[in-house]
Amino acid sequence: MQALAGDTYLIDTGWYDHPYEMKNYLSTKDFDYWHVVIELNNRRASYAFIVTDNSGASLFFGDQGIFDDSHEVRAHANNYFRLPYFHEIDMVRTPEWVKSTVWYQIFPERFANGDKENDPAGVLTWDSDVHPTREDFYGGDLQGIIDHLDHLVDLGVNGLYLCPIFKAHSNHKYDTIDYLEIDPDFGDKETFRKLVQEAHKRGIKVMLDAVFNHMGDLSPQWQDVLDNGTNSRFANWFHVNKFPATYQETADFEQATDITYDTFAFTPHMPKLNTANPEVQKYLLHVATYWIDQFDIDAWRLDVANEVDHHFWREFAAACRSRKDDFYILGEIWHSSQSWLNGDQFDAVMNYAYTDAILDYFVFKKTDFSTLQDQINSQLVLYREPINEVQFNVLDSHDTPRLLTQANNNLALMQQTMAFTFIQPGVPCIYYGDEYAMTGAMDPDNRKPMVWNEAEQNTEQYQFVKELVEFRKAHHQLLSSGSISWSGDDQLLIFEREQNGVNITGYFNTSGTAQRVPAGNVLLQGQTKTNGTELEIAADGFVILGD
Ligand code: ARE
Ligand code: CA
Repeated sequence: MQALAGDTYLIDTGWYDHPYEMKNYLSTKDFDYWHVVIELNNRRASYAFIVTDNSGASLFFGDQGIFDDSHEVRAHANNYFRLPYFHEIDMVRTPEWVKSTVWYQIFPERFANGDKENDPAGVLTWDSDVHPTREDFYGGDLQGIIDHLDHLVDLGVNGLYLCPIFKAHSNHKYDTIDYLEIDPDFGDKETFRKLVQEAHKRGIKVMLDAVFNHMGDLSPQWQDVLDNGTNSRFANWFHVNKFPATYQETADFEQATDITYDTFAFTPHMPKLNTANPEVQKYLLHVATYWIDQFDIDAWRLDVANEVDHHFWREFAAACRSRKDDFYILGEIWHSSQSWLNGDQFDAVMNYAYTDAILDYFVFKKTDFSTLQDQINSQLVLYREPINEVQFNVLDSHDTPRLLTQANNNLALMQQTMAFTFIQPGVPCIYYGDEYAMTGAMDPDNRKPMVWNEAEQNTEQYQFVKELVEFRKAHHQLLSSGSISWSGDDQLLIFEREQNGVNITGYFNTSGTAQRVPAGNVLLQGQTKTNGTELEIAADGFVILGD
């Protein structure tokens, strides 16, 4: 609602006619956003807005436009916005358990090698100081994850997001050969069953990566298309624009030209699936429900989610939620995602559009305080509160340089940026190894083997991340869904959360020199010292105070 200046009232013209006072709750550079909660004593409502400016003149804003306010205008039922009948089933609900989750993302090939028997040919020595190439294998597997679940427990994380684990050719497994088999480099179904059971025993939910936008070109379905062309029973499983399906190689394995079929990006090795084909829908919906029914997974992360049709995603969401009504569906979308987040498709997206604003301000120093506030608030007003409460806040991943590398190896700045992210609405995700301050440039350098050699582990960062996770979980209700208020400036940014009279206030020093704030109940801090009455925050430091 683009309110004008002055107070704004919502009039309920149902069975009684009394105004509700609306409150300004978020502002962007161009608009103030107003908010009111109303109790309905039936399932219908018609409403309009009376906007009164500072001179006392009032305007009526309703379904037919903006008019000078008058009894005649108010008396005309067609002038009102309608909620004709409110159906529970239309209500946007998101899984409650996600709000108390701190996620941990694992790239399975590089987390831990728990079983040398399944190591692929040519596996390299496990070394976290290397710069892996796109083709390298280090032998990471599911047993290695099972062996280190207690590391996740110690860190405090309670949601595990695994990059793809199904049979595929590459080390990243986004080029699926068989969605119904565990990749032999990673283990087998019994090992995966044990992983989920052991994770659940430890209160850790499990999210897998569904790569439904495309298959790998070594899949039997695509191979059949290459062998039989238009006679293949899978000819219509893909988007082949001209048979035969061919391409021109370039020096780069991932980049081809003159590809006669649609693919992910420009790689000929990932032919795009035709998800409008009922056979493909049936096949993928079986995959989606198989891993829920047989292995009890709790969530799917959807790869290249914005390039798959909405019709399929509605079918997919209904199928998953028919198995578990609190199943979490997370789309990988790097931009604003309104048309996927109306409750009938995804619960959330990987919130790069939100966290890019955080990185631009804190890490890259590209924006100022008012721009950060504008960008964050602009994202928040796009979605209903239940969506904002479970958005997936990633500062880095297997698709971006690592956070410490983006912060130019400034650990204090990494911690300040993580702390700011952890007091946002939505739930945070830690990319494996960030708890030990691992570095890594853009893919594939951001996928180094996990640092298990204690001599190389940054234990100060580990202790910080452990406290950060504990803090987030202790206050997850307020931090996931409490109100927001901004104050301060480019020197000292103040970000406040409030719910039911409880306040959490973060002070973030982005001035480059020490800043002082009144001492208080310190919940979490980075680079501060106190003299009893004041807290001194060093450059790139922060402090989060509770009531
Ligand atoms: C390979 C090379 C890369 C090269 C890429 C594209 O390693 O250097 O850039 O090819 O030609 C998987 C592997 C990648 C591999 C890729 C292709 O993990 O290592 O990359 O397959 O073989 C966009 C998409 C987003 C996608 C990213 C990578 O929107 O969906 O690009 N992310 C998913 C997965 C990836 C996975 C795939 C898709 C393919 O998370 O890991 O890659 O299944 C901007 C844009 C985004 C863009 C983003 C990153 O923000 O707005 O749209 O994401 O940059 O490039
Ligand atoms: Ca192995």
